Amino acid sequence: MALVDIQVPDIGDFDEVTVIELLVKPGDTVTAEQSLITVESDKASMEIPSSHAGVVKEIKVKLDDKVKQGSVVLTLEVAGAAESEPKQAPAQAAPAQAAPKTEAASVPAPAAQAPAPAAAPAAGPVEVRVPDIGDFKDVVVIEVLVKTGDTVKVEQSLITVESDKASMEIPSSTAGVIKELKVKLGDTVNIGDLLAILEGSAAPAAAAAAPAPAAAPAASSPAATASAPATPTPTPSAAAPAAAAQSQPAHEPTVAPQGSLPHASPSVRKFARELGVPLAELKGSGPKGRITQDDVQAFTKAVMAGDTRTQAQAAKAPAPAAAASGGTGVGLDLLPWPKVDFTKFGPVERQPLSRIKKISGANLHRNWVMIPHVCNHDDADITELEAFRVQMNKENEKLGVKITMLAFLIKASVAALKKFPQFNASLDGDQLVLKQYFNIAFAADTPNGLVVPVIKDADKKGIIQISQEMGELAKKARDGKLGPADMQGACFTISSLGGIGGRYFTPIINAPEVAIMGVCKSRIEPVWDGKAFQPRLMQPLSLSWDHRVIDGAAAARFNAYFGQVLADFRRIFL
Ligand code: CAO
Repeated sequence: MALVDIQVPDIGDFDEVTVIELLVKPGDTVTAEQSLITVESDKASMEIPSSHAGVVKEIKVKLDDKVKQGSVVLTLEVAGAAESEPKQAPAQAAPAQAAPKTEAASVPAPAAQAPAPAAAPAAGPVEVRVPDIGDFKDVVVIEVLVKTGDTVKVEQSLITVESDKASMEIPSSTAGVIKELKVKLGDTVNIGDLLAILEGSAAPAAAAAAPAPAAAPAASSPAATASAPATPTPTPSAAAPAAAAQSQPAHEPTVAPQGSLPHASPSVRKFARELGVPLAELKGSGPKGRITQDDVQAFTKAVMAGDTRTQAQAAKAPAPAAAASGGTGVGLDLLPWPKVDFTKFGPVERQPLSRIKKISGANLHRNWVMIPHVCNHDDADITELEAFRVQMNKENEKLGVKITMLAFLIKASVAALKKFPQFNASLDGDQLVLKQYFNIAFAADTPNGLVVPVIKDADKKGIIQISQEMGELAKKARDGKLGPADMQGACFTISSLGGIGGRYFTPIINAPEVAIMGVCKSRIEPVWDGKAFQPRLMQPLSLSWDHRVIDGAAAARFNAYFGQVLADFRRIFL
């Protein structure tokens, strides 16, 4: 055992940053890379991870302390550390001063506040690129703070990006009017990537060379954001691009709160996004109104309990345990998840969940517990349709587009949604939003997990075009290249396991949609025609529907009609 002082590592161009969160306490066992504290400048918040695994002996900083490179964060008792172990270790081993950009750093290394490169703001088009953002690679754009036509000043923040450990604003290197924005929510960017093209205003260049701190208001500082009228606040769902991979948050404000960007650390933002919690709707209970993990949890509990009151009101509500013991009768009072040491029973390997799995898992879980699902199973006779599809594929071989059964299922969905409009709807409080457009999503299995791309305006497209778009979207999905726009705006989803097998299943509704069609593999079955059994190709259908919106009789009619359309597509012209 040895005691090691964990220090603040090289944090790039920051002189001093404020400690805004203590993430561990004495006695805690921490792993290497586990975040110890969160610090904040006016442009970035970042977590300082531990360079060693061990037990926290003493915390050497407190909230609101100013720290800089070399400040001791805490003392760690490190198991098995050799005598020669350095007594003082930077919190994150990687970003050594001598070679600041050569090793992976989980701390925002140099230029976490992304100082704008000193591009001369001459009149005429000027390219604004991602400046040196230290050791970060592939950071995700989580907020776009300007729009085309906006006039921006030198150092005004254009976008916010986020990695696992830090969020930071990228400021403009030049003043001018935004002619073209080259990034959108959910994009990943790296040093040198083009952000925007500005029509320069020939402002003095000197300011551009100055480091970013204090030049512009911090996104996460409530006081500062009030003075940032030119930065439109994205809606929380838009600011959570990855969450859209599965669905949108059920609790989605229709109007974005103005002038108050969420004030939260990267880990809290990430946690909120995984749960689909709209940060902009939360009031932080932490220092300077900072949103804490507890705030996010309290909000989630309130929404799970069907409580759409404000967070402050929700905090006063009885705890779930009280409810379960005869209080209000709402809330999930569940046992904690079982903790098992699996290694007691045999060798195991631990793998981190993929980003898609974490996000889709949180969304699926919410949808499963919040929507009263009912599932109807039925069969459609697709004997003629499949013969037609095979024939069309032969005839259209030269087209290079394979006509898929899924394209017909998408077209049948449009017909059924037109006939039963309550299936093309979403619940918004005590109102039903009936959609007059027909965007159909399909679940796609990818090496990283489930994603749900959307065929837009499927009512206006033919089978060949739908097949082609589906092929392109499925490829993008497999290559991990779907953008948020590819996965938004769905009215109804089809989950097809037809290429795999199975008979029936119970798909989970993709909130805020109200129904989903699951299809398994069709097979030849004996079907009685009144005189004899005939071999027919039967397509199993499994429709899950939200019983708050749809009644059982309507669901049975929807399924029956869906099957009739598949059996004879001429019906869609009736
Ligand atoms: N019945 C019988 N065969 C079917 C069928 C059906 N309903 N649907 C597809 N098939 C056949 C196809 O004709 C194709 O056969 P050939 O190669 O001989 O022509 C084969 O199955 C493969 O089809 P496919 O599944 O690759 O292609 P698709 O267009 O039907 O589906 C896609 C594309 C993206 C939906 C699919 O690849 C996929 O990801 N499916 C999984 C979806 C999923 O995971 N759902 C569960 C979500 S809930 O956890």
